[in-house]
Amino acid sequence: MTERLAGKTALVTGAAQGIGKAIATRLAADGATVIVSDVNAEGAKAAAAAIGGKAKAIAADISDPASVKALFAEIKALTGGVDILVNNASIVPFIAWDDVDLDHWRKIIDVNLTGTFIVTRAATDQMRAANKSGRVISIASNTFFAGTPNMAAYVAAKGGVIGFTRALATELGKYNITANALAPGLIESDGVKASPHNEAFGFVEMLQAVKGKGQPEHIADVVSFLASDDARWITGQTLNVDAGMVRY
Ligand code: NAD
Ligand code: 4PL
Repeated sequence: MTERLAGKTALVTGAAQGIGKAIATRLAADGATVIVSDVNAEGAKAAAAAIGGKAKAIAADISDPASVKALFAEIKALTGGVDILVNNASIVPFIAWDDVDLDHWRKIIDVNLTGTFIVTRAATDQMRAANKSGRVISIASNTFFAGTPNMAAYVAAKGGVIGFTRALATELGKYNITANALAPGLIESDGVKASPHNEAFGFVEMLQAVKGKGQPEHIADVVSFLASDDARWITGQTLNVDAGMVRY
């Protein structure tokens, strides 16, 4: 679509399907060399093949430090290092409050929040070692602002991602690395289509200022902007991308 990311290496986690796949597709169309990563190795391969060009699949579990270490070693060997990190991988549960036990809580915090830290730590260390002016873009959720039902641990983890983004901007600004988050509303991703969240579109649309069903491309287009040089003066921010469902 543009060439504004030519020469950049972008890592998108959770890119086998849904919003992550749309982001990987858009960043590749902007000229980036895209690393399509997912715990689902076959899905990552298929997504990279569908994108074509320089896109490359590398399987990794964001919650496993050894797996993430191997991911960044491979990226370094392949491209010289990451310029743009998109923290997209997460588990999107639908779970009644009465079923939220400690095992569920730990699993969601471990993947959605601690996994985001593990990948961000490795990515930003790699950016600094190569003296790159980097970008960290994390996919949070407007559920943090809305307190959406049936996903209490998820809402808490996304609040953690937003807090982490603010702190990271402070820590890394001196290296010309920016950190921002997006807070999407309900999006018709592969995961949502296959879950009870798919029943919520009518209610969510009623709350939106602009009507319609949220699509992965609505998010990917904003990630493209935040990854570009046009967004160089934005850091520590969380941008709601939800057709005006939540206003704060
Ligand atoms: P999805 O379930 O369709 O896709 C998520 C991908 O992440 C899957 O391919 C899955 O294999 C991968 N993944 C899960 N755990 C992983 C791990 N440990 N390591 C690596 N990969 C892992 O989800 P989606 O709806 O496309 O959501 C993408 C992002 O957008 C998530 O961060 C989600 O929280 C966020 N989000 C989604 C919505 C929505 O309504 N769909 C709204 C707001 C925010
Ligand atoms: C408004 O992030 O933002 C359902 C499921 N509804 O995962 C989300 C809304 C879901 C959301 C989300």
